[in-house]
Amino acid sequence: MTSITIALSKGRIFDETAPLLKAVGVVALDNPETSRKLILATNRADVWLIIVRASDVPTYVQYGAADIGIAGKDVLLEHGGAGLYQPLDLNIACCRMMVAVRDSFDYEAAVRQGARLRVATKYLHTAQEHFAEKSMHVDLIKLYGSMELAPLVGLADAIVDLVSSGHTLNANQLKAVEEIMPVSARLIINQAALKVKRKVIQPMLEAFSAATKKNSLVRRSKVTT
Ligand code: PRT
Ligand code: MG
Repeated sequence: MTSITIALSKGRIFDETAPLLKAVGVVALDNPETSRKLILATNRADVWLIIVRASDVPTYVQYGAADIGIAGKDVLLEHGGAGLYQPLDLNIACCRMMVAVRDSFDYEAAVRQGARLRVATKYLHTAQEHFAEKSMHVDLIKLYGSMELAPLVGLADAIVDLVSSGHTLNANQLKAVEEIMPVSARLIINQAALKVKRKVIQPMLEAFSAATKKNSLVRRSKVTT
């Protein structure tokens, strides 16, 4: 029997993927939020889930340690996408990549004056591309978390981070000043696995695609009614 492994992170990615997985007929036998297991069996003897850090998902799939993965566009852009086939936007874990500054900071003026800004971020590659496109000179400072703190304590003038509800920015007297791009989670597939395990992966890809379409139809009708 050909078995396949799906890599995903716990938290919001798992929470939002679980209904899609269910729609494609895969249900984890353990809850990753409460179990300490890193390899989870599912109701299907030929499908396994592995639980990894969100930013590690593309790496596991790139090297074939997982055949399929679910990762945010933010994470995929930083990884670079080598060895990955990215056939499907799952339209889950949606948010926006933004530039944010302190409420009192005049970002427009700083840009106009050509000031050299210090920007703290976990997303060096994305930030670099964004400011290069705007022909802005910035000094990037790599952080691994809580970017929102950086402008408050004078580490940086601005941050590049993900925003969904905006509550974190609000609670810290920060404001979003520029949208870099919308972000959502994608299905990724190891390119070699797609060829070798096509018989199992292709139907699963089609089922994910159908479930995603159904999901977005439901969401749209919720918005309009
Ligand atoms: O948390 P950890 O360091 O382990 O890893 P991670 O942050 O990469 O993982 P996780 O599970 O937090 O996020 C996984 C994926 O979810 C990300 O790669 C994104 O693609 C997606 N996603 C969607 C988000 C958000 N929305 C989001 N709001 N990831 C992070 N956030 C954070 C954001 O960084 C900020 O600190 O939530 C905060 C802002 O939220 P609001 O609602 O206050 O605006
Ligand atoms: Mg997080």
